[in-house]
Amino acid sequence: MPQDWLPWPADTAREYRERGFWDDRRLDAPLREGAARHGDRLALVDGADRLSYADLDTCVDRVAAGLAALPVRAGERVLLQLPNRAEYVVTLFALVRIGALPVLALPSLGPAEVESLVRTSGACALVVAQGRGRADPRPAAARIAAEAPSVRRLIVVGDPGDTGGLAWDALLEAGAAPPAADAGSAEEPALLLLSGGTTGTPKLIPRTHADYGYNARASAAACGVGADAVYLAVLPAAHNFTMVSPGIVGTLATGGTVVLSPDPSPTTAFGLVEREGVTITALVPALVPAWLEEAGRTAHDLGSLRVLQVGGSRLDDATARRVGPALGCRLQQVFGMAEGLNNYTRLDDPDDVVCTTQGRPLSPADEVAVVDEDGRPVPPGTPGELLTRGPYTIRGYYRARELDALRFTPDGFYRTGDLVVRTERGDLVVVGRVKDQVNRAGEKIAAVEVEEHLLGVPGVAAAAVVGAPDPVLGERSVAFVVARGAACPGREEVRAALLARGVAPFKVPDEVRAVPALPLTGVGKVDKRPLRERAAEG
Ligand code: AMP
Ligand code: DBH
Repeated sequence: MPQDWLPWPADTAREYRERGFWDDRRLDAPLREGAARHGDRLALVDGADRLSYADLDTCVDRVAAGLAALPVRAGERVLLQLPNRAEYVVTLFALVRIGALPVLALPSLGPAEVESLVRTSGACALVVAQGRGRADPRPAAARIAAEAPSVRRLIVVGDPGDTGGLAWDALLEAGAAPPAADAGSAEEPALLLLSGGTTGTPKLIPRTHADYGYNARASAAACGVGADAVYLAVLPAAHNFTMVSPGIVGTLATGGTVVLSPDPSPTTAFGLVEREGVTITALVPALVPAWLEEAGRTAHDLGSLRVLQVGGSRLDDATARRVGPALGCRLQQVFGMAEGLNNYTRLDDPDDVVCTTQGRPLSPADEVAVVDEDGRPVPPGTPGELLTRGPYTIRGYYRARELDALRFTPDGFYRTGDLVVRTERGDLVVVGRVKDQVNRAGEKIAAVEVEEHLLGVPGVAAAAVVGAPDPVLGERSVAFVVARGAACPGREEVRAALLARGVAPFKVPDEVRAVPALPLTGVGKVDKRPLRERAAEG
């Protein structure tokens, strides 16, 4: 049986331990330590619910006991698709505590992606929350739980309704003795993250206790997050940015407070900033203009805010310059990836660096190379693909050895697919992409995945998906479609067909254009360059 994941080479792992990047602590250890050291301090706020470190650790123990009794066993995978609620944080750490691996699915994913993640991970349970109308994941989750052979349990936060699932509250109330903390190695995977990907089915990223814990602590240090920090989670909690840069995991690791925002609107967020004294929060660029506008008219006091992090897609320099004056806080650009590497502009960098670059690597042990098409390093100032390896960048995807050969160099560098320019100072500017992906308001769309679904739409003979610049989204997705037969399906028909196939709404092309044929390269592959140009012309 091939290995599920690829560890770092033994001598590299030893070096990371010796240099103090990695230690033996598991990812839930800071909750236990926090409960012992500063149990009364506020750890987590979700609406009217306020959990101290002692409360949070107790809840995690109880849910861990409830999960273990089902049973969910060490090493098993459990898919979480939850909104920004306390139950997400508790379930995440409860699974880690019993040595099971949470699979972090974003709430925006559709049933098709969730099903694919369940199959790739072989998840034994699904955890979803009761929702309303179309946004209610329960019916699809019940179907997937019934059909996927690996799934034994469906757990529902809220009312399980007629899903046959178990109420999450029952786990909390089970009252069983807390299981012994899992004593497994910190150099084993703690969780599985979702990759934005470039393939037909979503890929999973195994992150170990040691590497993720280091990512979180080092990020907290680079972002000025310590015991007095109040971090507001505005983006989906399951996003790697919100998890570890420094996010929920980094804030709880340093004794700060995490506040969960139920939605990303500035009106909701500003109320929470004032009420909770929020010091730091994180956005994707697409949200920034609305935040800056609302800041000009809000009656809320934003005086506690020290840092606004922006990342996930490219922030334009002009908007970057407006952040500080409008919000009265420091901007920090974040260029990160769930596969590992985090780049940050530092809080004491000159304004010019903060407003025009996406920062530099977090760790002194991060190795980065900027290379041309033949893999040769290019000098500063010249664009090239960013390659990286280091103490918190994976060496391979989960159960995907063939893909690894494409996405990693033989000496273990991850090919980010991002085109960057490195400045003389060592800061990175993201200038483009060589991967076949659309970055729509920070949400990554693998072109191939959508193209495969489009081929399943009646009347479509061939399809190619590209990104086009968009003033609001950063990029919008454009599908060029060749009709089978007389009539080509329009955007509405495509939308309805893709949603019926269970595709996430954000992956539905923003535009559908009929073409007689797709342009081909010399070797007969679809040539996306002319399509990108046409898409950009509007
Ligand atoms: P993923 O691998 O799905 O976690 O997505 C990470 C990718 O998001 C990166 O490889 C970049 O393509 C993109 N990204 C993240 N942050 C930024 C940023 N600040 N500027 C430009 N692109 C970004
Ligand atoms: O886009 C990302 O995946 C991302 C952005 C900022 C990320 O994973 C991160 C910071 O850690």
